[in-house]
Amino acid sequence: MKLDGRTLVAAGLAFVAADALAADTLQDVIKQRGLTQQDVLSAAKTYVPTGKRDEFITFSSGGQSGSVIVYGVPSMRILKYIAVFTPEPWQGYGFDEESKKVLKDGNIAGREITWGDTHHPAISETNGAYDGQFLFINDKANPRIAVIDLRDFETKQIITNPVYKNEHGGAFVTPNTDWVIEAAQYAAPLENGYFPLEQFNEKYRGGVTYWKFDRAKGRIVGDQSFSFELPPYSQDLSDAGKGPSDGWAFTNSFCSERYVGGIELGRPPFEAGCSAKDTDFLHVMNYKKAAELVKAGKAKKINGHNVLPMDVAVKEGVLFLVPEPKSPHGCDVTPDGKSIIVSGKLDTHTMVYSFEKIQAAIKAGKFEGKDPYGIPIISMKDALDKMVEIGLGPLHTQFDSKPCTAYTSVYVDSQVAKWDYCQGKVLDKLSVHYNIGHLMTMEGDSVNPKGHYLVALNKLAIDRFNPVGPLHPQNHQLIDISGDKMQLLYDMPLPLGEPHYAVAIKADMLKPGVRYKVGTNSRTDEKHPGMVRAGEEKIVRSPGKVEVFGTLIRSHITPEIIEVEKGDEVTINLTNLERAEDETHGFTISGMNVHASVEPGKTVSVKLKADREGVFPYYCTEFCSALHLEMQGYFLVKPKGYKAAAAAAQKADYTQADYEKQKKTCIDTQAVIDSVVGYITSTNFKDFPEVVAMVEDATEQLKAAEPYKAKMEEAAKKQDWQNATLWAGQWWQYQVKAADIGLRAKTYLEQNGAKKVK
Ligand code: CUK
Ligand code: CUA
Repeated sequence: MKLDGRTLVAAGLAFVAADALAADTLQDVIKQRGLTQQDVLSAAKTYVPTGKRDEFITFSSGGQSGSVIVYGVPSMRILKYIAVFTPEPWQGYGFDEESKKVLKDGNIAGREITWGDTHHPAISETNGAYDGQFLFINDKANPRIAVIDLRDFETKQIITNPVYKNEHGGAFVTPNTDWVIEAAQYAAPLENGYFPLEQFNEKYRGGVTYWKFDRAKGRIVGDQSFSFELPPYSQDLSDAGKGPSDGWAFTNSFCSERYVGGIELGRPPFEAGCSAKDTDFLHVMNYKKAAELVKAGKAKKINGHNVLPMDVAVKEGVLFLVPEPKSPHGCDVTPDGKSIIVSGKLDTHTMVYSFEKIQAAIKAGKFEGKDPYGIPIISMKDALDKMVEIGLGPLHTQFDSKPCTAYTSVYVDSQVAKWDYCQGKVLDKLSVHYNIGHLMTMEGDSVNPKGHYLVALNKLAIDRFNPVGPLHPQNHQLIDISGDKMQLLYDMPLPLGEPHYAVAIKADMLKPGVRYKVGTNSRTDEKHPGMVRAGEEKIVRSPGKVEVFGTLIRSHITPEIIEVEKGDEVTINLTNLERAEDETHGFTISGMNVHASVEPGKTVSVKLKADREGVFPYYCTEFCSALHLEMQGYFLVKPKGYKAAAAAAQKADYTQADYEKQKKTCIDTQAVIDSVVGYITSTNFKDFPEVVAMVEDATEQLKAAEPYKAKMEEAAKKQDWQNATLWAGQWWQYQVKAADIGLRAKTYLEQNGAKKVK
């Protein structure tokens, strides 16, 4: 290369730039990166130092991904995707038999549905406060609700709604999680069958379902659940009453015009016909009394499901309507349970309804009339406490720890409005980027919101991030709400779907486990019939069927060879025998579309038909140990009736020197283990449950090593150097596991201030 002046100057600049990047004072960094004081403050407020944890955990709907996204606040670091309605390979969800069964319960009319449109997650509550035990989420596209157990963050149940064709206003829980609310959206006949749109008013219906939740079992009980039959107004969002309004629930609606569209027939389109009137209806339901009516046999069965007919609900006084502003979209009960806040999407107002006033009107029998289905209508004037001008396109509302303080998302204005619902005045506004849908404060829909942060769930990101093609990520913006003025802190791209709603809980309320009881089917929480312990592994054959009962432990799959005949139905059950934290093994057979994630203690099964002769390696898919690549095996599919020709066994040459070398390694490793054990037992390690668990684990590993040591000695006595060397190697593997755990325990004790006791 010819060096001219320009090249030299360029090289010089590059040198200066590189040098400058090595800045090490805060002032240097601020200058070089062009940051403002505010940027640095925001960074300091959101940065969670390495090894430290977030104060809050968010569960966000994953939108069209059919999953739930878990992230920390304030760091906005993503922690997990929980597979719910959509197969997810890493977790083996939809690739192992246990999770396939959960997904199968979400089939609709026998059709497999492998995606979902998740909208509203809800955390289980006790007395209206988040208790961190369960999470519920709905699927708008296919009327389904899922139950996730927060002990292991796994989906345990998917239940389909037998009478809806789609839904939206779920999942919302009642204050003690007795019921999970799910409201229909687009009206359709509750029966399955064809009815022409001309019969819309008579045959099409909306509804709100109250799913009975059995907390002890952690499952929804379908046959104890029921639905209100409702007019074909598009029911939208719901919320349960609390405190004084406990036992009641509220669901708003749009398109109470009952317009059926048909632009092809020369009629104005849906969006025009569905927003013609100035008001829609808030549905006010006494679900506690309705549940008693259902118990007393007042419901009828539609598709095997309890439906409380409208005329019964009206007669028994458990269903009322209140007019609400045009095309409303939020429905949020205040933490004190006294008010219900609804916003008019096509209005600039947010309405604060008084539960007390609603009750007074009901008691006095004061109604302004009835809707076409005979449901009494309480006038807006009689129900309304306040009407507050918020901005263009107000949607959802969340609450602060400060009294009377609410935040409402304003879609068209792309703003968050902070306001006082007792005084009825706006306190502050903050622009967000852009077109906010839901918003979320910490525990902001419980009886005791925690304040501090707010997340704006924005629909459009446009120019906020590096461009990645026409489909943009979604933008979750973190906002500091601790002061009088809201402050924007951080933009977080979410690239997995459109998250509609999210809920956040204090991190220390969650107590997830780190391992299962050995042999657990994690989807049923029961003992898996396919579980075996070390040494009990077996292959059971019957005509046309092969069932494998195997185990996984660093760095070994038992069995290592699975030989079947073409045409066999093969089931492989695998138990992860590990007790050590984070020792997950994965399992797949090449070309078979099976995968399992087997966390410590779990038993998982995969099923396949051996429809192709050949040789198919299998292996562990998690880099679990230094010998992870060796965690392998062969699945051999031989032709039917294949007879093996006699062949010489595989032979390798091992000498006594090989054996002595391997044995010396084992003895050296034992010395390391002994010294670690000496250290641990010299401390108050019993005061640290984490360490006690590790010591138990290490002791188990050493016990598992003993038979291999014995086999080694036996082979050495016979001067069988090959087997003596290999058994010594096996002994060593268990020693390495024990040493590894021991060293981790030692580090833990050192870092957590263990005291010397001897
Ligand atoms: S909905 Cu999407 S922004 Cu499904 Cu709760 Cu309001
Ligand atoms: Cu087990 Cu890799």
